[in-house]
Parts: sequence; structure tokens; C-alpha cells
Amino acid sequence: MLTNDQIKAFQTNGYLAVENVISAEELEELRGVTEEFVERSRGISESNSTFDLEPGHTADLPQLRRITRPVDQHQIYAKYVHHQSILDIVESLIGPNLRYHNNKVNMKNPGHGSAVEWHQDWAFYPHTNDDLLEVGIALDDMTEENGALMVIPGSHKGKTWDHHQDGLFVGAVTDPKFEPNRAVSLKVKAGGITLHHVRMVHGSKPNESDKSRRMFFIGFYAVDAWPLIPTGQSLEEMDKCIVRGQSSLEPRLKELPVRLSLPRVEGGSIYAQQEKLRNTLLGTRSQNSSKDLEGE
Ligand SMILES: O=C(O)CCC(=O)C(=O)O
Repeated sequence: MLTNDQIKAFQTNGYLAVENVISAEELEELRGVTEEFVERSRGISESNSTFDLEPGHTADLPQLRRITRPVDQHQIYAKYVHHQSILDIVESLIGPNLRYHNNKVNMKNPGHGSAVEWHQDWAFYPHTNDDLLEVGIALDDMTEENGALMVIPGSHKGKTWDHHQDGLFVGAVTDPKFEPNRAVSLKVKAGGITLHHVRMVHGSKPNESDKSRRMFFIGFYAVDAWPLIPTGQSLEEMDKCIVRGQSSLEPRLKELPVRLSLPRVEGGSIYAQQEKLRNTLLGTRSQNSSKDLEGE
């Protein structure tokens, strides 16, 4: 459960870090299953719908940067969409009726690890209201050196920045007026979580340390927040993702700054989309192309 001060801080700043949310046993189990996926990635040489590979990935030196939709891939990950302590925290921020959707494990290996350029999740998937947030479960201690998630406090109350370049959605802020000068790193210990609001401007640097940085992200949405860009999910599929509370056929409408993430590179992950960026602020873009990956 969160204190009133923590709730107020989230509302004002748009983010929160909460220590000691999952137990040492849970952390061990999550690390174990994540290592299994890294082992499996030795058998593939190109990114696919589950494994998103860093440039330079080989069987001998696997460089897996993302497990896409891990909740659908393994029951250990699936447990976390029902994790009661996490849901209690999320409920106190966006209400009692909750659905999960996006989920991924983002990994930055020591000395490797792609930067994720500044962006707003809202630019990828605007909804009828903005009671959406992303939980990041830290599998390692998050530090500035290993590429902790960075946020711009209060930016969730501001504009929706342009994420287009040459008329194409490229998954990162492209407006030359954007200056990330108030950025803070969310330093949380392994077993803690970060939460960031869907409109928060966020990103992360490459991992320049000798320690890994693995984060398991799950997006939770108020059930009455309805996607403005069709997801292809049926009502039945959407309702299967409700983890607390009731289904609703009455989208709640809020007047908000929306820009549609269209047209976009078909089936590209955020890494593939951001590879198109000419001006990077957080890291050098690799020339790797991650094809056939989904969403954000
Ligand atoms: O892994 C990170 O540091 C950033 C994650 C993120 O914002 C994303 O994958 O959309």
C-alpha cells in the first residue's frame, strides 16, 4: 500500500519508486526464468516475436535486449499481473478496475545495452483517458551507470511531443525544442518497482557499467480507458486481461493532447522504430534491424 504522500508525489511528478515490493524468493525465481530465456536465445540468430536481439548477439555471447510479452510466454511472469502488492499500489493510483496489456523484460547487458530514446508511451497508444501507467519490476539494482530508467518530473501534465520524422512515427521525441534538462534517474534496488504515468517523458542511457540492468515492465490501465488506435483485440480478449474489478462498455472521456502514432513502421518494436532517428539524445543508435516485433 502507498502512503498519501506517495500518492500525491505520483500525481504531482508522474512517477514513483517503491522499494521491497517483491520478496527475495520471487526475485530469485524471476531472475532464474529470465536466465532461461537468455539461454534459449543462444539458439537464434535473428530477432523474432519473442526474442529481440542486440546487434552483435551470438550463440557464445548472447545479447538479448527484450523478451516480448513474457506474460504469455511463461507462468512465472504471468503471476505478476495478479501480484496483490503490485495491484494494491496500482489501484491506489489509477482506481479499482484494472486491465494489463503491454509487458516486456528489457535487458541491458554489462557494457552493452541499447539506449531507449526519450518518448511518451501515450504517443504510442493514446486512450480515452490517461489512467494508465507502467510498472517496472527491478531484477537488478538500477543505477545511473547501468542505464536506470530516467524521467522528466511533471512532464505527464504537459504536451504530447511530436514523435514523427519525415511523416513517419519513429517512437521518440523529435521536436528540436525538447530539452531533457530536468531528468532524474529512478534508482531502485532489485525487488523494488518503478511506476511511471503513460504521458511521462522517459528514456534510458546505454549500460556503461559491468553490472546487468534487467527490468520487467507491465502496463496497467483503467478498464474504462479505451484505446484510440485499434489494438486488434476482441472485447473477450480485452476482458481476459482484467486483473481487478469490473468490465465496462462505457469509456470515460477526458480532454487530453493526443497525437496518433500513425503511420508507423509495421510490426516494429521501439528499438526498430528508434533506429530511424537522425538525432539521438541518449545513445548511439545501432544499425541492427528488429523485424516482425510488436507494438511499443
Ligand atoms: O528499458 C528502459 O529503460 C525503457 C523502457 C521503455 O520505456 C520502453 O520499452 O518503452
